[in-house]
Amino acid sequence: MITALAGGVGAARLLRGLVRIVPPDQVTAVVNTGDDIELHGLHISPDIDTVLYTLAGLSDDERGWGLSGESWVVMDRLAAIGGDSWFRLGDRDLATHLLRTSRLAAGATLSEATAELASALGVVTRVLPMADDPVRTKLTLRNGPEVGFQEYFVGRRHAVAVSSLRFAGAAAARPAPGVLEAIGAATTVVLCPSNPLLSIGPPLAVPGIADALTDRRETVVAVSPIVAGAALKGPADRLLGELGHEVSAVGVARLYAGIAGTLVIDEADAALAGGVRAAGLRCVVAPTIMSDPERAARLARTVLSAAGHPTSEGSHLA
Ligand code: FO1
Repeated sequence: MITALAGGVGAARLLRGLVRIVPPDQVTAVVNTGDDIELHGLHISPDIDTVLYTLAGLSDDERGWGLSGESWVVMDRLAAIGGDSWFRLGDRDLATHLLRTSRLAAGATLSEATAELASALGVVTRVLPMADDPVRTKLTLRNGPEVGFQEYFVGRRHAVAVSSLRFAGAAAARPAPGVLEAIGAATTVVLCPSNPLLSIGPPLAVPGIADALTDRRETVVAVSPIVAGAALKGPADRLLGELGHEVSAVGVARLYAGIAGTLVIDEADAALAGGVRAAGLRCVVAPTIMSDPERAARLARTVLSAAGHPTSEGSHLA
């Protein structure tokens, strides 16, 4: 069994690689919900949906979020009548939010609603929200107000400097059912190449999750999302710098030193291997850019062999 802590697109790509080399039903993804937002009375869970859509083969890989073959009739009409359309919900994507919201309104937990969506999409990989209780990432802008994650990420295109970060609700949240068990029972735990502060930070702030990783640190393998001093996508590089961390794979190693035994870094950063080891982690240097599913599967194989996990060749598509 493999358990992966996951954020958005980088995580989804690694998961897509993992389920090509191990049976998909032996993989559990514990997904960040700090990016969740309530809009138009709908509960939207972007990272859960990115993972589900990618594993179902339905994602728009070019855009990096949402469904392929999307149309925007509802959003365009909403804009035309003066509605709030800064956060674009595609027509097909809206069905997901309608179903999730109605299930939550009927008393289902987010875990239950997620399992039902996974089943409807034919995803056999277990996709768990990090918590059923609401946790919301909040960023204080330099010389500005505190804003929610999506207002920072989409509303302001993450082009504003941040002075601090918090995860509202995390202290009182409990890990969703199955999360601690999945971390404890896995042969290998993977920290996906997601933003260490914005995507992996929220699950680590939910009491019990970081401790469960520390307890088995030696078989936790992380993949650096920082390659050659830059994030492949999103604001991870700027945010690390703004919040006082080194913007490199070594900075990532220092953040993960207490919870991961190994860090996989990109070939472009081979010269940083010594710095990663000095931070107390084993270091594996490998190609980490997942430009297609084959490269993602190769990275997944590297990650599992870094932890000594046996892999079988073959195509186990979710
Ligand atoms: N990202 C954007 O840049 N603009 C959007 O309008 C937008 C809408 C959106 C709707 C549903 C969804 O699941 C994701 C959406 N995203 C959008 C992406 C989202 O901000 C990211 O997936 C993250 O939360 C970061 O991983």
